[in-house]
Amino acid sequence: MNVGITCYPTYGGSGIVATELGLELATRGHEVHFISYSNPIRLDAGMPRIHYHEVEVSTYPLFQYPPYCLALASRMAEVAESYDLDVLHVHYAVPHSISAMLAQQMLAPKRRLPFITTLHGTDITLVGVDPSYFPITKFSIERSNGISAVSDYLRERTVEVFGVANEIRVIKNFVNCDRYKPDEEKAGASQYAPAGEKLLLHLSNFRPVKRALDCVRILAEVRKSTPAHLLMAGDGPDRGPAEHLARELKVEKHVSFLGKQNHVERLIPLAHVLLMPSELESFGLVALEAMACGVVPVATNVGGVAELITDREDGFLEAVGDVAAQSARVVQLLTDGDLHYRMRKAGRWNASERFCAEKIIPMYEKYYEDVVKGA
Ligand code: GMT
Repeated sequence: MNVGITCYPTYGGSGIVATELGLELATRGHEVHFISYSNPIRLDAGMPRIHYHEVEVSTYPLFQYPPYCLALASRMAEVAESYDLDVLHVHYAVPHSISAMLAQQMLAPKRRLPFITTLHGTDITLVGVDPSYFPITKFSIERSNGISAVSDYLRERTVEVFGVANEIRVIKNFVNCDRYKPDEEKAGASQYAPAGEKLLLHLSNFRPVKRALDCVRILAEVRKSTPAHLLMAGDGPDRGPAEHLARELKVEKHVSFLGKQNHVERLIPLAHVLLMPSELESFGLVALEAMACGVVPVATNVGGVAELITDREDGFLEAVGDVAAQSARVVQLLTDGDLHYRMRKAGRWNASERFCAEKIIPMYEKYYEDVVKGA
């Protein structure tokens, strides 16, 4: 099939899922056309069957806000015609599905261009519920030829908040278990912790919803009894405050702020524990990537996280903001080798049995076939 994919190309779960999906589809023989304002992260140009079409947004003194949504719609229509696209798959409802709808209307009746919108989380739980975006988000869901959500939680939330009647298929996040795999030696860990302390890892876009500051608090608490070093990977609004807090709690020597990382599959396996203290996660992709790498997640019991992590079996789920409980779980994992071994094996098994790319990608392929047939 010829598939067009649009996503936010920056750091964030929706862009990562879209990019990894495109790469998997190309490996399976599909022609994949990314349409976005810059090359998505994790997308290595030059791969067979992967194409990238940049959306240029011209500015004009009259435009205080350049109309990206319109430039994107024009580019989508152009690419669909030139490359004979069968389907458009947009990730994150706002504004991508509105652009897709416009592109569809521009091409009709000469060409049929069905589109699927994948809901990832904040497009519904934060942006979509904002009064200025609510009506357009609802409209875009109703007008999509197919809608998917990354967890049962997100599907239920979407129905509850927007009262939409269309089918929403749940297609959960996936991981490539050949690239994301354990590193038993963890030899690279010594560059961060030369004294041999075990590594805790937090990886996010440092938006307030991720509660990155809790990670610093957890590290400070853990270090009262157990040596540990914290890696903070990624960047965003809460990075500065987290650095400040590390100095305030006098643990700055034990925290490394790494900034944005392009090859997280090399970084994640170095850690023992992943910290995901989020306020909300519709799924929690980073926890899945960690589990595939044999890294045990200590996370919060929010949104769709329990659809991935089984508390006390392959990770721990605690209440949002309960730094004491999360710290105690980390100490348990760092000091009880048998427990850590059992949980990391269970996590890897869960990732590869339920969420590996080979199991999930066919669900997207089937959805493409269904919307192309008009089912
Ligand atoms: O939270 C992020 O990293 C960004 C956000 C997005 O939409 O770009 O991620 C969401 O999508 C991920 C991939 O489907 C999910 O695994 C995350 O749980 C979800 N984030 C939230 O719901 C806060």
